[in-house]
Order: sequence, then structure tokens, then C-alpha cells
Amino acid sequence: MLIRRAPDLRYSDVTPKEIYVNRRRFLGGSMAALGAAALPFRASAMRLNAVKSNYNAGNEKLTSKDIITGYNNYYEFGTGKEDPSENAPKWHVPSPWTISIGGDVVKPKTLDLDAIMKLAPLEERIYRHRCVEAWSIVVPWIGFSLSTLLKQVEPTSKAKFVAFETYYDPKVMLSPRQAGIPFPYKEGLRLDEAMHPLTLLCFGLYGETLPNQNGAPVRLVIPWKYGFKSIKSINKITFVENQPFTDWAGYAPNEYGFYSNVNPKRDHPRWSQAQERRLGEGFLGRGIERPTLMFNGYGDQVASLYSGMDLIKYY
Ligand SMILES: Nc1nc2c(c(=O)[nH]1)N[C@H]1C(S)=C(S)[C@@H](COP(=O)(O)O)O[C@H]1N2
Ligand SMILES: [Mo]
Repeated sequence: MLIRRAPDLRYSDVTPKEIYVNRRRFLGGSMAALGAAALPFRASAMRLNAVKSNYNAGNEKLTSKDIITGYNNYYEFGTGKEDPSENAPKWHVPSPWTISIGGDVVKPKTLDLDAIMKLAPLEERIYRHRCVEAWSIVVPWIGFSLSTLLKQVEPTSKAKFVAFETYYDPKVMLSPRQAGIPFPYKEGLRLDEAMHPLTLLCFGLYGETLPNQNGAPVRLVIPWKYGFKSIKSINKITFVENQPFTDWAGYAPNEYGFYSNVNPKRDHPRWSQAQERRLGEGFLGRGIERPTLMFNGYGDQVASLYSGMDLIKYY
């Protein structure tokens, strides 16, 4: 496996300020606490062998693992950027993990994760990942195209969309009222988007299984869309006829749309999408501003999916 690693920098150079300041406070505390907090994910991470993929972003520098696993959005485990890395590792990921796939299909199936992971060779894919909050990272994900899994159930001609659901355990996760969004977290794609080879069924990053805060044991990554489309910890997939309910677009439809294609010309009502901050770069790793790219730079591969559509209206 060929991985371009970021050059060694001091921690303060590669870490967003919020993480850095908190870590210093943390290190000032007891080292036993540090060990306890660091262990759960390290202990369960397993190496994954991956082949190189054809779908790598150009000459981009990888974001450090500290940032990718320490600065997260996973509202089930807290609404602050550092909450998921603190809370999610305490969650025992159910094993065996299954994904049930049904709806408008010929062969509904409930598949075990181990069986799913054997469907195709694992690939390392370096993708740009752009959050709707105007920050971005570059991640070496591991997985294969979602289409490999979806083909197993033979969608019928009625199926036009695919709906996804995150596992929800109210005992270890926030309530919808605490998080401010509906749970179980739901996302959806048009069938052609779900079948597009770039849409990744993801099991790992940086050569290992996914840390809980990044969506263990299995998530989606859709690199031309805002990050919230990339739903974590999936246990249910349903083929449907009509556009399904999706969490953020359902909760605030004037702010977040179903398509959520990265579009520098379609601002969020409360902030511009013309620029983004690449985490880990610049002074104290706070990020350097760069122009946002249409479809997050994946236009050559995906623009044809939307030909003739008004992408300001269908945002
Ligand atoms: N179940 C679930 N999936 C989720 C989210 C979430 O809160 N819950 N947050 C989304 C958002 S807003 C982003 S930017 C990405 C973040 O993925 P990362 O933490 O691995 O960078 O996950 C997405 N998937
Ligand atoms: Mo996001």
C-alpha cells in the first residue's frame, strides 16, 4: 500500500487550535486519565490491507490522523467537535454487525459485516472531504464502491432512491432533543448517485478499521457532497420510490438540501460557501483558506449526473 504521509510537524502545527488547547489542558491532568482515554480505540483498531485505487484526489497532502480522528461531527456522541473522540470510543460496537437491505428489491438480505467486507478487494482512496461548515480535510479512506453491496439485492425498476440509517442506541447516544436533530440519523441518495463508483462504502482510514468517532464499523463517503451526506455506522439500507427523509434537509430545509453537492455559488443562508479552511494548515493548524471547488473538485466524474438540473434550486 502506497501512502503519502504528511511530513513530521510539531503537534501545534498540525492541529486545529481547539484540539491543541484542550490537549494541553488534558496533558496537565493525570497521565492515567490520558491512558484510559487513549486506549479504547487503539485497542480495537485492526490493520486492513488495501490496494491502491484509481479514485485518488490529485497531489493533496493528507490531513493528520490526529485531526481526522479528533475533530469530528457525530451528533449521536455530542455536538462539539471534540465530543465524538471522547465519547464514541466508550461505545461497544455491536458484534456481529449486520446491515439489513430491503425495500424495492428482488432479494432482501441481512448481511454480516465480515461477509460484506469480502465482497471486493479493499481499496485505499484519498478523498477531499468538505463539511458544510466550510472546513475541509484530505483522508485516506479504506473501502470499495457502495454499488458492490447494492448489486447483491437486485433493485427493482420501482427503486429510484436509496435510504440509509445509522444504528441508534439511546442508552449510549444523545437523545434527538439533546442533539437537536432526529435520530436514528437518516440520509439518502438518488439511485444513480448511490451506484456511482466514487460513492464509497468505508470500513477504515489510515490503514486501520474506522475509529468509532469516524463511523465504525461501516459508513458512506460521498466526496462531491457536503460531509453530512456521508452517514456513519450504517445498519439499514432501503430502496425506495420517492425521495426519502434526510436528517439535516428535513430539520432545516432552507439551510440544507437533499442534493448537498458542494457548490461555491450556493451559499448557506448564514455563511458563504465560496471558501473553505483546510484543517491542519497554517498558523497553529487553524487552516488556510482556499477557494471551494464545484462538486468538491470531482466535476469530471459526477457533473453528468446533474446535466440540465438547476443546482441553485436543487441544492
Ligand atoms: N450518524 C451520523 N453520521 C454523520 C454525522 C452525524 O452527526 N451522525 N455527521 C456528518 C457530518 S456533518 C460530517 S462533516 C461527517 C464527518 O465525518 P468525520 O467525522 O469522519 O470527518 O460525518 C457525517 N455523518
Ligand atoms: Mo459536516
